[in-house]
Amino acid sequence: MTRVFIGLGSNLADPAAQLASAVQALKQLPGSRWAGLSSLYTSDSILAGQPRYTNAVAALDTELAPLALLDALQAIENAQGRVRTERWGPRTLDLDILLYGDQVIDEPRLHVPHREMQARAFVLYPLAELVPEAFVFSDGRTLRALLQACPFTGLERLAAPR
Ligand code: ROI
Repeated sequence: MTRVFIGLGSNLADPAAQLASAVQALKQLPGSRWAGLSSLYTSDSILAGQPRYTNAVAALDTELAPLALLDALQAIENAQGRVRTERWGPRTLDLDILLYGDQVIDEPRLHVPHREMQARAFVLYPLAELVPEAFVFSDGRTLRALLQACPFTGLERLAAPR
């Protein structure tokens, strides 16, 4: 089993409900054991002119290989009505593999650790609820250092984990 962290995001069609149903789907992934969910956070989109996002981070232990996990996550996104039009467009559900154990993965379909996560408050603060601040990323930086470089400003914490 490998501990993985998955970023959840939605800015369409009742985002909190989208995240809740994604959590139900993640709990049923084959070869995997649910390991917990952060609080939910809302924030303005990094891109102007989009609805606000709701984000969270989930932890799973899984036997699925990275690309098999990616396929399973994309199936959940599609089942929840994700339509891929423009890159970075608004979406009913986005599921990103943030970390897959301590592996560094560089494939056309999958980059782990997730490329943008290290500068995104809406990923780092929920992740910090699930791993200690002493956590070291594959490039040697600690979660604590990334949090210090990435202010909480603009994030609103919604709900404690259930
Ligand atoms: N902005 C926020 N706040 N949360 C997201 O999940 C998110 N996802 C995106 C872009 C459009 C970059 N902005 C976001 O893909």
